[in-house]
Amino acid sequence: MRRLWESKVSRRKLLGGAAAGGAGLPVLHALIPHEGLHGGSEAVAQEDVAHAMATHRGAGHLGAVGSVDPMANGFDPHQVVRDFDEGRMVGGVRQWELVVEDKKIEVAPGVKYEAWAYNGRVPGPTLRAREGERLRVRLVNASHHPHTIHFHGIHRAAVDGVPGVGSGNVNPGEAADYEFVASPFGLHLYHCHSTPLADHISKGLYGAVVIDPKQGRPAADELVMVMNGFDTNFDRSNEVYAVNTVAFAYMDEPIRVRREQLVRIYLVNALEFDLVNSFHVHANFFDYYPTGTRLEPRDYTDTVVMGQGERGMLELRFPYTGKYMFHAHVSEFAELGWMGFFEVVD
Ligand SMILES: [Cu+2]
Repeated sequence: MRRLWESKVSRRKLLGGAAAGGAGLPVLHALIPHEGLHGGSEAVAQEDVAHAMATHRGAGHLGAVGSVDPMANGFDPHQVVRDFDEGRMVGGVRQWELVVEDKKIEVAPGVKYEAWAYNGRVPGPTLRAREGERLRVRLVNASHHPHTIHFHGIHRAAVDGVPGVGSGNVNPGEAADYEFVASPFGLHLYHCHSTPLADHISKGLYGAVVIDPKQGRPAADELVMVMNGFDTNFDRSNEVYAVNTVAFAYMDEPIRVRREQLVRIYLVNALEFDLVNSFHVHANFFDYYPTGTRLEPRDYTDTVVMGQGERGMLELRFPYTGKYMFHAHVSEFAELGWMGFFEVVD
């Protein structure tokens, strides 16, 4: 395991140093004013990450050594995966409040990361509404930096959550409302759009939005999986990968599903610094609905590849009981935390 991790580091060095003639990428990197964003944060020692990711040698056990305490984080990937926030209906408008705060979270056993979080969790709440509803999302900035919420979907420019347009950057201690009509139906995401953008996203300010079609969808066991990663030493590449933040969370405690029941997965790629992410499930195939914006699937497959910001809906029924892996088919990500199990029971 350690060897694999070191090979990742040397690959990054190669990309940033030798391949760029020792100039290009490092210079670009220095030009991006992100250092202040991590003020006071200590980079996690590379050895600590390697240790957390080490395999239990001899036990044939893939995953992390030890576990992450969900109580300390204030959120649990095993709840996040089935947690859909429908907000509150007030005067015919569906409403939420998202509070941004600076928060230290544990992303792998012993690996603490100074995140920025919507409502204290990474990913932020999965917002859920029905196509055509009026929505209002209040952003309250309780952190130390300006932030926004930018929603993917169809809306007026004034509520696009981009600096300099409409409410623009929301400063610490301030608030702003984003009002729009839920459209189109499908699976979207929201994220902060303040600059430097990659930092505001990678520090944890993102979440999923599910817009159900007017006629609804067939009943299913629904799961939300936000694929993400963490740059624990601020070199603009990730050391830890996951779905729903905590590396290997679903290895020791698999996601339980019922045999033959329809399972619907809302899969979002919120990963920064890596161009491609993917999802692969073992021994099963799924219908794939890119962005969830059509009622008919486009593919029947066992692997889906996603660029940054891409998302899609997966539907499958497991015909057999047992434990089935799911993981990034970018093997490097899988070994650094992005893998888990479904446990199919009768
Ligand atoms: Cu931000």
